[in-house]
Amino acid sequence: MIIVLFGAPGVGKGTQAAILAEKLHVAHLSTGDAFRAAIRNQSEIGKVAKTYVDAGDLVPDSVVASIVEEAMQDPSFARGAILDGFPRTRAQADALAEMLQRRGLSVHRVVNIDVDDATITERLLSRGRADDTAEIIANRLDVYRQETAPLLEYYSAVDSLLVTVNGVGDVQDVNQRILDTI
Ligand code: B4P
Repeated sequence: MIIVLFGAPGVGKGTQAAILAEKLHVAHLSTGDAFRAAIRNQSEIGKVAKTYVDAGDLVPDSVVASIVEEAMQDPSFARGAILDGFPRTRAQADALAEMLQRRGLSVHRVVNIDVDDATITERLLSRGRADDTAEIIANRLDVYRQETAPLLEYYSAVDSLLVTVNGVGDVQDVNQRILDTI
């Protein structure tokens, strides 16, 4: 089962992916977490990713595809994956489709978590990660609108693939709304 958690920065993709992974016994892959780990380890990928992550820009598609391809080799992904923060561009969506096709798999559901910008900004400012300053959050929201949101149209072209869930409210309530769509 391949589930894509989709949405603007701070809508709760990471929060919900962790809960879903546990409940559905499917591994969780967060490209954001993968880049933060690579940056901590000062790997080659980490060195490339750092400038983009620090600025709230998207890491180049080829780098993203290689980190996902490598991660998905892990046997823990044999049952599928909860993809959190990937794909974020049309090129990444194409890379994912190609990667899954090679394994005889396809995306089961794309769950678009919907939260208004004011709530997102409030959540991220109170989390306070290095890329959670007002200026970088504003850039991440712009990047989302320009580069990632157009994927909603791409996924809505496939019957019953894309669902939108209200991401405002108690974390467990949001999780139940997501489970109801899967
Ligand atoms: P990510 O790590 O994906 O971060 P995110 O979009 O900010 O967070 P998410 O939506 O997962 O929110 P979370 O659950 O943490 O990306 C960081 C950077 O990595 C990007 O800017 C980019 O540079 C790079 N990157 C990652 N993937 C990439 C890709 N595919 N291509 C290119 N670049 C990529 O929740 C946020 C906060 O809200 C938390 O504090 C949480 O506790 C709180 N929260 C969650 N749900 C809540 C609720 N219901 N109520 C109240 N608070 C809630």
